[in-house]
Amino acid sequence: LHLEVELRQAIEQGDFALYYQPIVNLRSQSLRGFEALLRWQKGDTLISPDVFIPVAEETGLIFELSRWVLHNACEQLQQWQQRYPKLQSVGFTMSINLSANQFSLPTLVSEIQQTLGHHHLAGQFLKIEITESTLMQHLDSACEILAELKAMGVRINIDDFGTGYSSLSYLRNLPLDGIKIDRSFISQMDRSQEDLEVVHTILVLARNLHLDCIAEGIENTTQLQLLRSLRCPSGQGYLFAPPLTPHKAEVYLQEHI
Ligand code: G
Ligand code: G
Ligand code: MN
Ligand code: NA
Repeated sequence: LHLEVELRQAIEQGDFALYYQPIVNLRSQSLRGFEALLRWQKGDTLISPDVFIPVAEETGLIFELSRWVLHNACEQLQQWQQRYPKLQSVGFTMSINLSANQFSLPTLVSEIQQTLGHHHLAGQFLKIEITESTLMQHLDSACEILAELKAMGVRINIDDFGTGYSSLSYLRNLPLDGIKIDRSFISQMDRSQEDLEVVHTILVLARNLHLDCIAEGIENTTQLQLLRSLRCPSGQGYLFAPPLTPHKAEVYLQEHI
């Protein structure tokens, strides 16, 4: 309850920030986009969404918070597109995370459309990340929502792939753009033959279904070399950069496009 009160206050005071983590083309090492990751700046400490997203979901505060995330990520992308026109020609994207109960919000698609329009952004530059479990929980509405987003050009990625319920039929039935291999598989792939095989299998599956694939949580060059040899198109992780403040993200952007 205490956290709920504090969270409500933080929303009113605007004590939130978006951090940006690079998503890298593993073949060329060029920057493909950023994932926007939410942080609560509580005094001197940064609080992870793992702590407050569940509370925000229980209390319904998630809707306001998510609106803020969408608006800010789009505003930041618009600003960077204006400063660095090359971002549009190389198809640089901004990814945001959607939580499960945003899918039950009837205005989700129109809110995304309005926010894109407000910032003069084409849909193709926005990526939505949803987890497998969100998708399975809301399979009926998800189908329609994803189709509407797809029609706007917005890309859809499955986050934490491999950790949820493994119904593979949705991979070919839903209008998905790509999958993100959960970092629990990447973290051991340089030591565990089983995890290496899982990653290999996911990559073959993605390739055969013409899906993009991003490996999460790459922390060392052994993992990077293994992923490159398996022809994994993209990756993300501390080896490249942690989630960065907007200023540091812009410096990274200048150096990597
Ligand atoms: O770095 P990290 O602590 O940011 O993220 C922890 C978890 O919080 C991840 O599962 C991530 O997907 C989730 N997360 C980060 N930012 C957001 C956000 O803006 N909205 C939602 N719903 N989840 C987020
Ligand atoms: O669940 P999702 O993939 O949206 O959230 C990404 C989470 O992974 C964030 O908490 C982010 O800070 C974290 N993360 C990003 N790169 C790495 C990494 O290389 N190692 C670890 N351990 N965590 C990472
Ligand atoms: Mn994510
Ligand atoms: Na993940």
